[in-house]
Amino acid sequence: MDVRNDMLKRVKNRREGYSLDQAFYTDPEYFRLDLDLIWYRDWLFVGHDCEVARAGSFFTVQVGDYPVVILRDSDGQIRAFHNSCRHRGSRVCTEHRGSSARLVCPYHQWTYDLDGSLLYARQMAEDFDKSQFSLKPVACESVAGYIFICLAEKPAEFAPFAQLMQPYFAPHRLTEAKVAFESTIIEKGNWKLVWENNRECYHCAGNHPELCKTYPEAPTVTGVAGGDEDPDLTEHWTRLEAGGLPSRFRMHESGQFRACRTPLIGDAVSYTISGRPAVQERLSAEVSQERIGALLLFHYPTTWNHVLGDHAVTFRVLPISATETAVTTKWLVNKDAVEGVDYDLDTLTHVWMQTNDQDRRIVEENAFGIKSPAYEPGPYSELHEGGVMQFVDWYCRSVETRLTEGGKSLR
Ligand code: 3BY
Ligand code: FES
Ligand code: FE
Repeated sequence: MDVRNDMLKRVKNRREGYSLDQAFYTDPEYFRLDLDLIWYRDWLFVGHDCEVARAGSFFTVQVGDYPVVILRDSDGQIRAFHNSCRHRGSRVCTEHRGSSARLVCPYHQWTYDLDGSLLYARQMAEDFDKSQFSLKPVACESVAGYIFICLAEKPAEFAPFAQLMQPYFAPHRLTEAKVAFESTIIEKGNWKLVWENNRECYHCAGNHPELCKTYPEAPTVTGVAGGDEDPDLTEHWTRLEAGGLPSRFRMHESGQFRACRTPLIGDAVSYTISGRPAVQERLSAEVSQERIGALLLFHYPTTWNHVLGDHAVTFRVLPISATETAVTTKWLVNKDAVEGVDYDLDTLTHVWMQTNDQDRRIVEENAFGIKSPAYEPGPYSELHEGGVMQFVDWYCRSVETRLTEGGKSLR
């Protein structure tokens, strides 16, 4: 049967509150459809403004079959382009990151300006019209230090996300921060397993001894029920909002993103074993309140985040294949904080390096078991896995809508 119909049938007939059929986690054809229906359609978090601090700074990213370069142009604007030369298609930027006044293709040195226009093409015909061969732009937006791209021809509105997250994040001044450390791990599991694992803390007590010293495992914190019934949360929100920090749980009606502040356990203020700050300098001079806990944000399908008083930890998910996912973690600190003086890198990164490795093993074991012919979808815990159900519902709703809205080529 046609794989689109097959996926549509499975999404329609799925048992709600249960994990998905095996094909969603293992089948390369389903993975192609995930790329077409989700990854080539939705806004994707790629990196931070502070990673392209100066004109000519760039970084590259690979989304499915699309290589993309993100840079800051001479006017200070952040832009994204398809990283495919308009001559014969070579990748123009071959490094993960760098800085360059112009983009020079390594193949025959066609040379592009930072606004994507073709400046030089050696020894082409006299009537060659350079203006027809600019790098192709990719939709690119940034909000409160987060850069997003969208590969769709007609991107969905970015404003609803910017409006929701900006008031929560702007005070933390991530635009002015610096990346103290970055780690990328490849998890041998489908991208949806990475998300399902992230969206619950049912597994935390048994797997994350370091994180559990400071991050509360209460389902009201990681879940999406809103937390209004949890007095720890509501007191935290009331105190912080009285001091001007938006904190209450907010989720967009689409279910694609939510922001919320959570208190940490006891007196903890940071994700360290002791709970004490990992960085002496506050992340933002604008946030002077004590014990702000963690600002949590997710935006499907690429990012979850924790912003603390002394640093931020940001995560980026990118799919590699049906059974491999890249997870990039960045630790952001005040740009004036000095390694070895204001912070010790190992103390800063220890808890999440351990947690990520623990989550990688969890995801890989999950993927292993799902490959068994004996696997069948199993029930989520209503108490602990409401967030997982919400993610799976968002995914199923997205693919069902996009599979049924006509046309063979949906892009
Ligand atoms: O990383 C997260 O956001 C979630 C919550 C804590 C650990 N993990 C379950
Ligand atoms: Fe880029 Fe030839 S492919 S210059
Ligand atoms: Fe985990």
